[in-house]
Amino acid sequence: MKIAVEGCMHGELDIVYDTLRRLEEAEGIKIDLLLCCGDFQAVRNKDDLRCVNVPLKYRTMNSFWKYYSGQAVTPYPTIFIGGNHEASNYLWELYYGGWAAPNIYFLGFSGVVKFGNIRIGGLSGIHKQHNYHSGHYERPPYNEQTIRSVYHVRHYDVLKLMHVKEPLDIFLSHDWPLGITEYGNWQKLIRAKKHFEEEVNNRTLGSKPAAELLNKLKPPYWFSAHLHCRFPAIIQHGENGPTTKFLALDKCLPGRNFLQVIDIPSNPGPHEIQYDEEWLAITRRFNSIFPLTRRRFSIRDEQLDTQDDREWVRNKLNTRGVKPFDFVQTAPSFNPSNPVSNSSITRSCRNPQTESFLQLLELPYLLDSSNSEEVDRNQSSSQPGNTLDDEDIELPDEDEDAIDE
Ligand SMILES: [Mn+2]
Repeated sequence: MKIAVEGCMHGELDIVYDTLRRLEEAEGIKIDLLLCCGDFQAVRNKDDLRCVNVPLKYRTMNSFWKYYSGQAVTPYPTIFIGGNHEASNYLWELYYGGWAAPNIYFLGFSGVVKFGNIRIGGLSGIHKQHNYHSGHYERPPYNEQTIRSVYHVRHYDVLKLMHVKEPLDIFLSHDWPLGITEYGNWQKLIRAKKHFEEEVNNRTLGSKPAAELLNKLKPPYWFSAHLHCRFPAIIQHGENGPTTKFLALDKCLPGRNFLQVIDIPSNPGPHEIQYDEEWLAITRRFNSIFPLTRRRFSIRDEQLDTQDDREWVRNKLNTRGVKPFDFVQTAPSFNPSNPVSNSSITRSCRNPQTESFLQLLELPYLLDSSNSEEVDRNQSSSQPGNTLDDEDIELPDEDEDAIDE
């Protein structure tokens, strides 16, 4: 199975799919799947664009809406995680994962799916310690603060992934696992990217929860993006333990290292994206403690037993099958002949995919809960660490020289 992996998409689906088509022709290969490591920008219309935290000059529609509306057809099954530039209102509708467009699957705030016999896990967002222990209290429309905090990784979602016991083949995180630079040519990295030097030397570059997950899950492959450069590394887990091949990829620009194709042994195809039994059991077990306010989330015993849920889910899937619920449009798509506006309100919407998924697992719908949340929101504005956060702002392109390779 040939899997193409891409760094930050930034809504440039046309360019990435064209590049892959040309690669297929030039190399005489067939791509089975595309994975994208965040900053996907699944922007359907102008309302979604207002929910993306991005400098004004980058606030453009790009090409996702064409695939959403059906005007363009996705040539490969595509799986993505979220980064720090997303239509967060839309991703929140699909918190548990789902089709963002036909054949384009969002893995969820955290998630695991199967593609053939390949098991793919991922964590959306970027890590900021000051929001790590909060619940998911952000709801659209977002303010200056929540438009940023909405994509900050939460302990709850990491804890779910820490409960995955069966081996994963591939893991995706938007920011790099903390300390990963030690396992690759960091000297070369800081020659090309001088502004990383201090963080590399202080061992502060990257995400601590991603590093914890890397040590726990030990997948053969781990892909990241965010820092807009290519960086390979090999992690040896213990003396005779397994190894992880890590690769960070650049963003999609001409002449940049934004794509990598890997070949993984697999069952003969055709393959399709499927629900993962263990992950659904974890989701079912954890939904009763889903933290939805700004209050600090903690549970007494961090190990939850998912065995009963596992059997319950297995029975369900045996009856229903493992195919995800079908894609449903929930908002009008951008209309280039009337580009000024679509509707005027950006509220969260109950996505039928999410509703069906929760019905399958016999779980309540919680994503529009607003209990006591206003109080929490008001309190939050006076707390430190919630002011504009320069680390969220992308590095200007002129600073970025492609690594010569
Ligand atoms: Mn990013």
